[in-house]
Amino acid sequence: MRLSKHFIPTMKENPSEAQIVSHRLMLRAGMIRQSSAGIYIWLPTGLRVLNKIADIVREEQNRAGAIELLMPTIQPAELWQESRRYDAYGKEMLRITDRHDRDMLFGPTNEEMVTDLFKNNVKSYKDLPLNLYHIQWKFRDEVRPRFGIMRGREFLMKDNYSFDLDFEAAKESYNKMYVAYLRTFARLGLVAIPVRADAGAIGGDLSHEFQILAETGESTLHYDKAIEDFDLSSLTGDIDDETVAKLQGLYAMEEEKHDVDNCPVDAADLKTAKGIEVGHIFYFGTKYSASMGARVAGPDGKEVDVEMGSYGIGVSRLVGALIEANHDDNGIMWPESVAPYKVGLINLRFKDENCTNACDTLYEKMEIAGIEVLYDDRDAGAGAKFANMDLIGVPWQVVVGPKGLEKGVLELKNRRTGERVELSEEELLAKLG
Ligand code: 5CA
Repeated sequence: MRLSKHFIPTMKENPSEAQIVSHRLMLRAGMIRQSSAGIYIWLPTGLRVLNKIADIVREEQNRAGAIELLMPTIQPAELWQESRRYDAYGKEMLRITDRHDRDMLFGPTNEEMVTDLFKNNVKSYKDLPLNLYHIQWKFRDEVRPRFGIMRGREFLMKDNYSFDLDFEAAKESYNKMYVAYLRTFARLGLVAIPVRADAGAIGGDLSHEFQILAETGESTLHYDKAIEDFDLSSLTGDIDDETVAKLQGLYAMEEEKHDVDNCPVDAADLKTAKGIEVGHIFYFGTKYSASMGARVAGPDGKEVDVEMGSYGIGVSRLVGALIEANHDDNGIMWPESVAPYKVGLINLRFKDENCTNACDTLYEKMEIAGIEVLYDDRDAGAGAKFANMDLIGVPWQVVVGPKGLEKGVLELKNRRTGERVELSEEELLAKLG
């Protein structure tokens, strides 16, 4: 894409409303704009990153056997009255009345809707296990929306729901998701510590939060440093049951639940750090199936309440968390897997015909080769172009200037390491293709 024809409204100055680096950089790099408190417009590059994260999440869900569907954002109040969460959810729920005076709401999560769907369509244990997911916008009227999309009111979540006949099978579904989450975060290049958690408003017995370590995190974690031996950011291969059991057996708690005096880990082996919650999984048994009447016939013909779990990933929050983990003073440093573009092509001399021709040709070749390239073809100075490309954070920058062209080389800069190499056009295309 040519920058001159794109819509990437970058800003030189730091916006005063942004308190944390990811919020600042998302605004400055032209990824988002606020529409109202906690509600954002996703601009083109922000949307590209959001979609790439969603694709990785989707691939790992599919791999784990979950099936994608799409439930609506707007839900009828009756479902929530059935589960008795309609009043309990309080002011965080955005309640809507339609023209027929029916009570509706903008979904903060989908346990009720999916339980109702299950109840009306699945009758036998033979159809289990079943695990359904969607990637859909949620609304929670947070008291204090803050840190940009990190704690928004409208946000994108991947949420799924598992249905099993008994506890053993439900635990297996839970662990499958636990593994899918480890793999998902590893593919995003993130260290996400699984922390034992309270089930909170979702309810239930067994729950883990996945926390990205970052100084700006809202929670404080205490964890056994042995967790780091698992090298969580590269745990992408098959993760066997033994690894899962070992990892789940290690101590990791949020501040509120951490008891210093009775902690099973020696102080010397305990680490304390701030975390951002990017995922949360719950096993809650028959909490919703019992209240909403979701039953299946078991092998003996007797009806039982189905065992359920729910699993959430903050897809839009991950955009912020990724920036918290990948930036420097000049801007964002996207991991290749989620970068809005792989390559930034910089024409140093717009007015030099040779340079512009060379750039135009290279741009076309990259497009044909399927390399995602952002071409800064604007009539602007070199300094401004470098600063802008650093800010946007594409992993590779290709710099085309008159001196290099005379020598028959192009400069390739690695955004993360700053390393620069000179390559022929052929070498460059081979490397980036
Ligand atoms: N029903 C369950 C699992 S599907 C559920 O709603 N879990 S949750 O409340 O923990 O949310 C799942 C994930 O969504 C969180 O881990 C977090 O990453 C993200 N999330 C929650 N609230 C917000 C928010 N206000 N802004 C951005 N992301 C959020």
